[in-house]
Amino acid sequence: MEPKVYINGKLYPKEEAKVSVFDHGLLYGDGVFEGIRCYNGAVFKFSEHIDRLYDSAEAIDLEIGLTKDELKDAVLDTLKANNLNESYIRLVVTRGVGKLGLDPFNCDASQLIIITDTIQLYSKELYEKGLDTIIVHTIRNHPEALNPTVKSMNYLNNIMAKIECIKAGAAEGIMLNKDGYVAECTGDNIFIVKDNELFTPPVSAGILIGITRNVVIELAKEAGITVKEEQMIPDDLFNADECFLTGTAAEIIPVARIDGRKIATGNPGEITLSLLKKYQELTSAHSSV
Ligand code: PXG
Repeated sequence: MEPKVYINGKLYPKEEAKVSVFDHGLLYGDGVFEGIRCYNGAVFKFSEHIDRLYDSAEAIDLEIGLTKDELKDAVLDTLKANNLNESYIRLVVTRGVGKLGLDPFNCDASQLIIITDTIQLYSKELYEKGLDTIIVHTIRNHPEALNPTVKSMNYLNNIMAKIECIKAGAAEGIMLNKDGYVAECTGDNIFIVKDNELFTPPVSAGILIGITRNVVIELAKEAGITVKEEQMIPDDLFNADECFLTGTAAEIIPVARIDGRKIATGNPGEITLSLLKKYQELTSAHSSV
């Protein structure tokens, strides 16, 4: 069956799913997006992702034009039309078709695109062995320039960092903020374990508030693990007992090396493994929409 893509209320065969070259999403990266997973026919943390999409849209003064429930229905209809039980859902809301020139208020209504596909960022082997990472030179966007809490279509900051890490032969790049504190990776949040406590940079470090990050914090607290959202410097990473990354696509993946330095307990560490197991239990058991 040919995959179908939703654009503004209609489903199109993949080959015919196209947007205008005058869409300000293309011309200026003016828009927002979400990446969501569907496990066993149920959309994981659906409301949390939809809320973040609306928050991102509000932050850039963009009207989505549907209620949250209408948008959820559109996602479910698209999954159904594609007969998908396991899927990666990419929601995109662009500013819409306009004239050349930055003025977003020139544009017609925003455009909503829903792609349901699959994604595998890392091989199974890497979940067992851990990723090679580097600390990149590209600093994470300053929150007062383009706040990383906004999941905008303007991903060049992350892409520049990704280019650096790919050229260095690493799978992910760890980004620092302008003050030299650890922020996050190009498409994942970062955690370390030190003396059986879990640490992750605070939102004020300039990060996307990852939905997976929030789930992991909850799972750790439930398991009686102390979680600290604290500023970290690169030395804290090098001295960690364990390190792992989180994201909707990656889920939880161990880090083996940072800038060629091995993480202490080898990989995956005990706490990383226990959280990964709990995360997998949650995604395979949940059935709420
Ligand atoms: N930080 C950044 C910068 C991200 O883009 C995360 C953290 C993890 O957030 P979640 O909510 O997923 O736990 C992300 C996630 C894509 C795609 O192409 C998007 C992300 C990651 C991988 C692929 O749709 N963003």
